[in-house]
Amino acid sequence: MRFVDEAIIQVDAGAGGNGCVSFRREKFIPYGGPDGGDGGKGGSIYMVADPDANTLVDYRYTRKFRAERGQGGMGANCSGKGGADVVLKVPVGTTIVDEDTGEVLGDLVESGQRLLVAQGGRGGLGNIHFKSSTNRSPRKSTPGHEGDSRRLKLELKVLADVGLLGLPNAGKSTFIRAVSAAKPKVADYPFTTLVPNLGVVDIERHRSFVMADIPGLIEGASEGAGLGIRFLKHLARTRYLLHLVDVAPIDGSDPVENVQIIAGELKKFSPTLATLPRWLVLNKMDQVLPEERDELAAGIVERLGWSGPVFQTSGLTGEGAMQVCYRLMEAIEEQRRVEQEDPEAARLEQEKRQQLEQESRLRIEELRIQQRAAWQARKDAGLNDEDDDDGDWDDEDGPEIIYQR
Ligand SMILES: Nc1nc2c(ncn2[C@@H]2O[C@H](COP(=O)(O)OP(=O)(O)OP(=O)(O)O)[C@@H](O)[C@H]2O)c(=O)[nH]1
Ligand SMILES: [Mg+2]
Repeated sequence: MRFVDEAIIQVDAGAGGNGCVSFRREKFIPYGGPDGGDGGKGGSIYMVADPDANTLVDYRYTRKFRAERGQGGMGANCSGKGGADVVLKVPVGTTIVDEDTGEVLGDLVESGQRLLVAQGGRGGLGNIHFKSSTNRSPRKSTPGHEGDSRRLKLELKVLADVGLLGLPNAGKSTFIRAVSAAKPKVADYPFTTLVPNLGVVDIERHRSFVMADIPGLIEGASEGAGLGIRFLKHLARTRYLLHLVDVAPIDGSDPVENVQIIAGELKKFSPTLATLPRWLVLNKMDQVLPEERDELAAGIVERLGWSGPVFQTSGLTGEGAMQVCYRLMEAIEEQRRVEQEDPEAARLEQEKRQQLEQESRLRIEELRIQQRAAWQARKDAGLNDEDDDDGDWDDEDGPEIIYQR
């Protein structure tokens, strides 16, 4: 299945039904008064977080949603029936933004959470409401009100406590396989992982956290190289970043430089994301002789001027991997505790997340505009391949951001 984490949809709530003009007509009652009922209310549109949904792919196919209008009022003072509501299911972790104003309407982060995104119109009034001492046979009624119409942007971000970060082939997927039941594909070529994978790391009963394996980053990713940086937004909700680096890369590159490349890309994507606690994981240590490991690690740490936590691991043999997770669990629990006890800390954390989401949204939008311009330029020069028109590219809107090559 395609993993889609963005979609733009149109929602139109139903209009209210019109009020009715009608008069009582009964045998032996020649001038029956007004009895036109009110129109029913229009159907509203809601979004609800569904734990069984994993992607927004359905919203790539169907993009317009309309709720029923209310029925018109009827004689004998009967109100029209209300239009049925529409409930759209989205994955847990979906943010709903008004595409035209940029306003965040809501964040559906809990299973079952519901958000009204388009209110149905009120029904019009029947002529029964317009009766007065001076006008006993009003011919007036009001039409139903329009329902809300909106363009919505749906953004899915995975909910994870810890995000794995690193160059392609650093061993991220192997690592998550070692510590959780997640089984993303592992291979010795870059960009094996194309979509985020989540794994639950169980420390013991009732103590666990969620880890996200995201596609590898390369130099220039913030300008769109490789798979770009768009999936970095999935790190926006994580609390810790594990920065994996291959200590003995077969291409002979320098692990220190490799760490710096990622740090640079992270910063270009979002300065706030770059301030999240990032732990250095010197991975593939099985490639280094045991007696040489500490020295190698110390050298890397020194050259980087690294002052945060550092670990030596091998995702392949599993060595050291769970130790990282125990420390992560403690740190996450400590952070949760602080936020529970100190409202000010919780507020600051919340603010930081909002800032982060804002930065990532702007950055992705910027990149999208650049890509669209580049695509247009290629098109004008007649350089686009036939296939450029589908898949990654949207007919009307230029390129879409999706996880597929
Ligand atoms: N020796 C050794 N090889 C490893 C280790 N971890 C991963 N590898 C190998 O390195 C290659 C890449 O591993 P992946 O886990 O797919 O790397 P990745 O970071 O997920 O790569 P992308 O998904 O492409 O970004 C595979 O051939 C793995 O078998 C390790 O700890 N030691
Ligand atoms: Mg991978």
